[in-house]
Amino acid sequence: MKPKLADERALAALERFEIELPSWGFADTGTRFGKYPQPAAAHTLEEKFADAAQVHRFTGCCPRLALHVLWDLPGGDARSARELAERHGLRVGSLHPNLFQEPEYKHGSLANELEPVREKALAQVRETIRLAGELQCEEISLWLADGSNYPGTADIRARRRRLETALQAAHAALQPGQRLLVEYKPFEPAFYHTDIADWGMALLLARAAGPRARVLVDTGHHYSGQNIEQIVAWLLHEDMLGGFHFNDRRYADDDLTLGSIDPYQIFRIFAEIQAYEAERGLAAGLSYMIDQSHNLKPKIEAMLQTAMRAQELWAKAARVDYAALAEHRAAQRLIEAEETLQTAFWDDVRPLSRQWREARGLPADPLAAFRASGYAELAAAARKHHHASGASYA
Ligand code: PSV
Ligand code: MN
Repeated sequence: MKPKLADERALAALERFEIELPSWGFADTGTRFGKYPQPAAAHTLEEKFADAAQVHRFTGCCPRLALHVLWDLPGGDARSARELAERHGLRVGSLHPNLFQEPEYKHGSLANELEPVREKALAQVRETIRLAGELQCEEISLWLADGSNYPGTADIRARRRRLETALQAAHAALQPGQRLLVEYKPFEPAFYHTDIADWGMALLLARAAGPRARVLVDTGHHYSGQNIEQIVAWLLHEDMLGGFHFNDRRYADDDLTLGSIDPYQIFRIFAEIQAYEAERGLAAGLSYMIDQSHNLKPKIEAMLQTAMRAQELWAKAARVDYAALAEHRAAQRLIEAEETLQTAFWDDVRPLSRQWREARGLPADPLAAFRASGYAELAAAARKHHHASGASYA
């Protein structure tokens, strides 16, 4: 493809690319060894919306904020969340019930052996669906920490049956226009077996749940060396891919900045999606979300960096000549096929991203503009009182 044509495709791709921010990415977090409070971290829902709005203001591609019901809407108050979103020029994105933090969920939530615990978990999912309706968000995203730590302690098949029943009940409660996303993760917090451990299990459960359930791929939820883009390709083929939680990892679910360890991995995922979209002439209808909590980097800057990296990798994937790629593959021209993919990966799209931003009245360099704005210093000064009273997780 001529470079000019490739650039036009990349600009069009940037125009349609949006990535959702996680409310928990602006709050103080830590590792299991300790928590590292930051002076500018958000403690209230209002502060989370305000911080997320900064990311959108400077990048233009993050108009939605994902919420975790237990952390963000503990009293079930959808109205104030809606008002906050409006005030900050954002929308509420996907809604996550929290089925892993309360002591009752020690042995799982929807797959738990005890009926009252399962009932409580399902009630929380139904409440999330109700809140999603009030907040006009279309996605309820389920991640379960369910599993066990020791062989012999759990009836794996019975737990699977219970999960299926619960997901069917959750699906039946969906309101018009809503979708249910089922996320998988191989381990942690469970260290022997996890009830939804991989994409195949998530796919089977989503299928059993009902027609509006899809699989959510969190890039950090795979073993090292796993071919994530193949999983993406298969889920697309099955029409069962719903969306992503993006982050990068080196060892496990490390929550590192997207593209910081392996940008080629994210590019390959985007290339699978864009090849599929080019083939069908239709968008795949996927939700892109960031699922990162930064303990060491300043939180807003880390999110700006993430959004920019996502845009760049998405733009690079749009510059692949998919028609040429298809011809090379059909004729088994391996070198040419690989070069077609790699050239698009190596070409620098940063000037193009700057051009796109300037054309939309956004700063060419979001990080520099954010720093110059003095927002982080002001936030740190205004949020001092939280530190006096002790930081909370979300
Ligand atoms: C679990 O590791 C996860 O990826 C799920 O998406 C949760 O909702 C999120 O992280 C925050 O704990
Ligand atoms: Mn996730």
